[in-house]
Amino acid sequence: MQNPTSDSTGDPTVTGLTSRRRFVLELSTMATALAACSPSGEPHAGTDTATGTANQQSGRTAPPGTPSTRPRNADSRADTSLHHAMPGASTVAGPTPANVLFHRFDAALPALPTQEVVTLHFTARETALRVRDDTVVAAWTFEGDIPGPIVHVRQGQTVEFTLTNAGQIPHSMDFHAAQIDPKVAFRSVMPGQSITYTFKPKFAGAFLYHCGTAPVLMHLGSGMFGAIIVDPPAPLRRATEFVLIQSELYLGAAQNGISPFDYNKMLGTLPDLFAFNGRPDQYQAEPLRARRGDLVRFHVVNAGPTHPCAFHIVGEQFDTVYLGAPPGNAIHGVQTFDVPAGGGMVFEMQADVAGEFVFVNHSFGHGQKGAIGRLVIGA
Ligand SMILES: [Cu+2]
Repeated sequence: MQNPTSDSTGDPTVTGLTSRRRFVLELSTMATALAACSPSGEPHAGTDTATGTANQQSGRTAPPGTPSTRPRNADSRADTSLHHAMPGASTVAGPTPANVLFHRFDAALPALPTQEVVTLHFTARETALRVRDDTVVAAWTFEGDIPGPIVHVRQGQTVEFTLTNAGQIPHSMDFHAAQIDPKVAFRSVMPGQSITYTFKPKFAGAFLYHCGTAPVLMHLGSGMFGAIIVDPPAPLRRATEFVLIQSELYLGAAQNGISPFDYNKMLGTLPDLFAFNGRPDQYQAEPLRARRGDLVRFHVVNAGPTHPCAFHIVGEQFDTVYLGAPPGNAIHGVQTFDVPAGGGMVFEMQADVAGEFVFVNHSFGHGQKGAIGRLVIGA
C-alpha cells in the first residue's frame, strides 16, 4: 500500500502546481488530519468490504472528473483532491428542480431502540434537495437528506454501522460519539462499495457525525452531517425533546436551477445562509410545539463547518445546560450558550409560560440568515 502522505509531498503529478493549487492541496491534507478529531481510545477492529478490488495497484493518474485509478488508501486520505481536479463546487446528477419538493425536517428526537446492538445502514449519495421555496442545492448526503437521519441510542448499546457509497466520489463516516481508530473506521469508501464498523459510545451527549473525506470542509459544507444522541444509562427526566443541527450554506450561482455548494466561499467563511436542520427558517414557517408544564429538551449540535451557535430562546431561560456527558457538567440559569462547530450540548427549559418563543442563534447576523425558529407552548 502506498504511503498516502507521500502523495501530498513527492508525487510528480503534484509538482509544477500554482501556489494556490498547492495551498488547496496542503489544506486538504490538513483537513484530513482534522477528520480524525475523535480521540483515539481503545481500538475497535473496523471491517471493510471495500478492500482488495481491481485498480488496487494501478498507480495511474486519472484525468479530472473520472474515477480514480490510484491505489486505495487504508484511511480517509483516499482524497478527492489529490487525484482529481478539486471540485470547486458540489455537483449532482439528480432530477430537475421542478421534481424536487420541499419537505420540513422533523426535529423530534426519535424513539430509543431497545436492542443491545443497534444496526444502522446509511447510503451516501449526491442529490438535488430543495432547502427553501426558491432554492434547490446540489447536496452531498447521507440517506438523501440534509441533515442525515437523527440517531438515538443509549450509553451501553453497541452501534453497528455500515456506510454504502452510492455516489460518484469517495465518502466516509466520522462519528464523534465513537472512540475508534479513525484510519480504519473513518476511511473513505469508493463509489459502489461499503464499510462496516462497530463502536460503543463511552459518553452520553449530543454528538455530530459527518463525512470525513478530504477536504472535509467541502463534504461537511455540502451537507454530509447529522447527529447521534446518546442517552445516559439512567434516563434523564421525561421531556419533550428536539434535535437542532446548525449548519452554514455557501452557495454558488445556480445552474439549471440548482445551486452548488461553493468551496471557495466555504474558505471565505461568510455564509449566504444558516439553518437549523438543513433548511433556513423552516421552524419559523412551521413551529416546534410543546405543552405548558413540559420540560423541553433541545439537543443542539453544530455541524458548522466554521461558526459557533450562540443558542438562546427569547423570553425563556435555560434551567439547565449540560456541557457534556449529561447528567454531569450541568450549569443552571443560563440565557445563552455557545455550541462550537463540531460540538453538541443539551439545553433544558421548563415551559411554565404559554406563548410563542423564538429560539435563535443570538449571533444575530447568523440568526437573521436562517438560524431561527419558533417554539409554541400551548396552554
Ligand atoms: Cu463525503
